[in-house]
Amino acid sequence: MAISASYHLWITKCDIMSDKRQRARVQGSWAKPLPRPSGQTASVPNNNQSKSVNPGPASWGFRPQKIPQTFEFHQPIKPVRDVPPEKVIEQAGDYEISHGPSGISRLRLLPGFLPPEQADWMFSKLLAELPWSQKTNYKHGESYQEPRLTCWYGELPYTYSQSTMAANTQWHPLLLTLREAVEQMTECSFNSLLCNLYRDGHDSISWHSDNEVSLGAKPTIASLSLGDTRVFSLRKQPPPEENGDYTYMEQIRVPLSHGTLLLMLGATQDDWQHQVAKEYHDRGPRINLTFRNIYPEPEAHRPGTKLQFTAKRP
Ligand SMILES: O=C(O)CCC(=O)C(=O)O
Repeated sequence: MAISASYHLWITKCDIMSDKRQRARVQGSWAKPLPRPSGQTASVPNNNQSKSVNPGPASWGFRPQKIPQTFEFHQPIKPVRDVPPEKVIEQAGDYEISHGPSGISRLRLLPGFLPPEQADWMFSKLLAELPWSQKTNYKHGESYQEPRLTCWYGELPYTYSQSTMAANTQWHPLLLTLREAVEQMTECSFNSLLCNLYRDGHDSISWHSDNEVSLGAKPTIASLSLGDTRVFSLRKQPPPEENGDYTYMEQIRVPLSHGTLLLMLGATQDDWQHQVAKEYHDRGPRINLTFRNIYPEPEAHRPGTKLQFTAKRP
């Protein structure tokens, strides 16, 4: 009985130690065994039982009589750090999501930018008529297929993840109409468009920032969503002392529904990453149009270089 209680405590301790976040909260050590009340003897195996049939944990070097019986909790040495709760943005409006280190990062959300009936026929037309294809990217010299389909419009090529989308000036007429509508609303102009097609919930785009040198400093990106709703997530870039660990960084989720326009402004590409994660329940197809500006890259510059280090998209 004494053995199994101690063993249970030992397992519990291992479970706790395996969780990095809890490790900061629970710090303690095994205490010395409690003194045995006088008259009580250590549990001795019954001599009638065979010693060899089940030698018990002692045969693994696990000596029950040396296992302490209690666990002492000490004050945590490191201060407890809370993981910030994820914020949700779903109402129309302008949001300052952070100040510094590179400036103010802002989002503007406009659900219903396109009325549903218009969004319906535009979605069907773009799904059927755009030249969708699956891009091959490279990471550490290995090639992989992007988990979504894309197409590119702009006078200049666009390079990311060590693979280039060729310049394409053959804008679909509907895309020109949409670009004009987005430009009117945002009072910005855009010379390029990256179209993403998520065929179902398994298609995704992983954590990245749109911060290639060719996009210029502090790019404004206008993202128009059509089709099924998907969650667009943002996470704050960690400061250098976090060594690339995002555990304690702020996160925001923005559900992007049919006809919604989202603007990313200011320092958002410097100080935040974004993604559309895979989902494990049914999702219909979704098209995302990201209007942006592309500039010629400096001579002798390697295309696709990031302004600062961030995780690459797949
Ligand atoms: O599909 C989306 O909403 C995001 C697309 C995106 O992150 C990108 O094109 O860089």
